Amino acid sequence: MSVFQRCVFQRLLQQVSSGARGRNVTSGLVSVSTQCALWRGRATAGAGYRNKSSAPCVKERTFIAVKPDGVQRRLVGQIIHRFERRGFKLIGLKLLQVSKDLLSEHYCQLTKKPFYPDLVNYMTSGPVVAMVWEGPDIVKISRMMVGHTNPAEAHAGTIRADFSFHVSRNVVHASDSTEGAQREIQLWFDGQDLLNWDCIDQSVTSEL
Ligand code: DAT
Ligand code: MG
Repeated sequence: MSVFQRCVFQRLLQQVSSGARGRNVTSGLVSVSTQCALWRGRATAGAGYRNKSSAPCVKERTFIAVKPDGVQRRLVGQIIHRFERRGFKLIGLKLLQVSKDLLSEHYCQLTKKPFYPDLVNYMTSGPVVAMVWEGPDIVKISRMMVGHTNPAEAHAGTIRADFSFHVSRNVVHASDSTEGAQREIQLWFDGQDLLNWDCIDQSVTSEL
């Protein structure tokens, strides 16, 4: 029996043993059977995100990091909350002091830019929270959630617009392509540190 099924049956047992017979048990049974139906739908849909009205959604992962200014300003919780409330799934998370070597690989396309030395100083000035998140179209959606590189150009409601005003302190990183995400995830995480797990609300957040 899966964890989800155990939860459903435990809830049902609690309702019966608390004397909630009659109307409460009936409503409990309705909600349990609805949850079971959702669960069955999810199980038959397989591991991916299946959308009946269009092609199956591609299960994507991306790399998100709260930069040192975000950690220092205690914004980690608020940034994680944005990805959680959007419905994305957290797959990996760690707090680390970034080395210059890791950073030069991460920003390999920027090493010749005039701002690169300042970028290295900033990114190594304190801890970074590195994360991997999963969900349909997450690379594109997370870039929209994060906003323009320069917070002065970012739309209100994006993380960078809401929490910063200068390009050199823009709080958060998000991979800019699926290829970039794959490269960055491999660079920052060992495969064994990423957890595959079933989100019980998957059938609610993506159409099966
Ligand atoms: P993004 O982080 O939006 O993917 P990017 O990859 O072009 O943007 O640049 C990486 C980081 O480098 C960016 O988040 C902040 C810094 N940066 C970019 N352009 C800059 C500039 N003109 N001056 C100072 N820092 C800059
Ligand atoms: Mg970039």
